[in-house]
Amino acid sequence: AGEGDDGTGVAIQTKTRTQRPPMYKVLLLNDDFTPMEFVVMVLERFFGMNHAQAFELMLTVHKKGLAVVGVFTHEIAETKVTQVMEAARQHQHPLQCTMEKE
Ligand code: TYC
Repeated sequence: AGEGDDGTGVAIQTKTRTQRPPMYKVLLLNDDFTPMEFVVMVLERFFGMNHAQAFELMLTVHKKGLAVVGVFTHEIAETKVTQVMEAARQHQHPLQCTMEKE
């Protein structure tokens, strides 16, 4: 494209949008029985938070009923939910973790 009759031409730039994967929110739900320390431990272990960040987010869930813990691709979000649910099951806590499309 951009060629004249003499074969010379200008380069034409076309814009192609970068593909972005759909993202999923991982939600943590409050309940009356899971110990606060357990929730803090889960947030540190599976979501890479430091103790202060984990404690603050745990308190947000405790007060508001739920909170978004992070936003990930489908596969990563699914892995996080599975890790939290499995840890809760092992310790027999009713902690619930779910994901939803952003
Ligand atoms: N509400 C719980 C308690 O008082 C603590 C808690 C926080 C439980 C966050 C779940 O996702 C949760 N022991």
